[in-house]
Parts: sequence; structure tokens; C-alpha cells
Amino acid sequence: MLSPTRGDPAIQGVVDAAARKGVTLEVTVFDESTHTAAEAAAAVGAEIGQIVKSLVFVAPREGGAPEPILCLVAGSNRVDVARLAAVTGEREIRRATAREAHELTGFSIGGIPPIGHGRAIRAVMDPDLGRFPVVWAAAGRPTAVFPVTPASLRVLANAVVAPIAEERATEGAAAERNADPASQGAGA
Ligand code: 5CA
Repeated sequence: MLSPTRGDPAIQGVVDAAARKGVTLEVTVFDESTHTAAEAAAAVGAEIGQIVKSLVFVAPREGGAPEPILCLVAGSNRVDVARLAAVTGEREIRRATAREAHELTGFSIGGIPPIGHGRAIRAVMDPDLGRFPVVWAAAGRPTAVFPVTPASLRVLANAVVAPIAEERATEGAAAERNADPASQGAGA
């Protein structure tokens, strides 16, 4: 399960960024993939809600490159773009492409960490992450994660905590939708 992290510059960059803020990260590198939140949850033996998705969104900037906005989201949640726009005061905001996410953070999707991007990136954190004493975030590679308290994560990422997740349907509402053939296949 464990492999040495030393010598991997992507992981080391994340560890160094935390160290500069006085936090020592304990990175675990798995043989199996932690590319998705579900895979990461299985690897560390945590609930999916305890996995931090680091999702890159972009807001256009006139005459220049779009500004990245990093959403730190509980693995069980999805970002509501309208809410994210309201929270950030951006009118147009969209998901970064995989290529943009790499260009803007220096990391590939599946390994994008919440910190250590080589430039300051505005970050917004899902309050649901605060329901757990410890959460797990990607450490620069799609096989590497580290545990962190939500409070420490917020400080490390200099994140604003704000509601950016889609409302989850209650079980009753889900049952009603399922009973309505017209709504079958509607995205959950
Ligand atoms: N290592 C895990 C858990 S920490 C991780 O990084 N999860 S993640 O959610 O932050 O990153 C994977 C997510 O990237 C996927 O859930 C998916 O929403 C997103 N993604 C995958 N492919 C693309 C793509 N082509 N463009 C934009 N986003 C993508």
C-alpha cells in the first residue's frame, strides 16, 4: 500500500507548501488509483463525504487568461454553478477543461491538490466537509492523498467557506421523482 513519497516532485511541492504554513502533511501513496473520490474513499477506508474534491472552475477575464477558482467539495456533493457564481460574485463561471485545470494548477485531474499550485488560487470550501473530524485530499498524484482537519484545510487553502453544493434531494423527493416516468433519466 505505502510507497515512498520522497523524490516525487509533485507530492513534495504539496508537502512543502503546507510546511510553509506550519503544517506537516502525512501523505499516503497507494498502489491502486485514488483518482476519483470513490476510489480515494475505498483506498483510505473513509466515507465518500470525507474525500475532498479539488475542482477547478474558471471565470473569464477580459483580454486575458481566465481566473481559476478552486472548489473544495465533499466527495458526496456536486457544485451548483449558480451558487458558486453568487458566492464569488462572478457572472460567468464554468468548469475548467482538463487542459485548463492542468495549466492553471500545474497538476492533472485526479491528483489536483487543494494547495501548492505555484500561484495563489481563490478557493471556496463546501461547509459539509466540516461534518468530519478529518478529511482526505489529493496530494499531487492520482494515487496520493493526505488527511487534514477541515479547519486546517481552510487555513492552508485560504478558503472561504460558503454553500456551493447542489441541494441534495430528500429521500421523499427522490421517491416522487422515481414514481414520475416523465422525469426518468433526469440528472441527479
Ligand atoms: N484524488 C481524488 C480524490 S481526492 C480527486 O482528485 N478527486 S476530484 O474529484 O478532485 O477529481 C476528479 C474529478 O475531476 C472527477 O470527479 C471529475 O468531476 C473531474 N474531471 C474528470 N475529467 C474531467 C475533465 N475532462 N474536465 C473537467 N473535469 C474533469
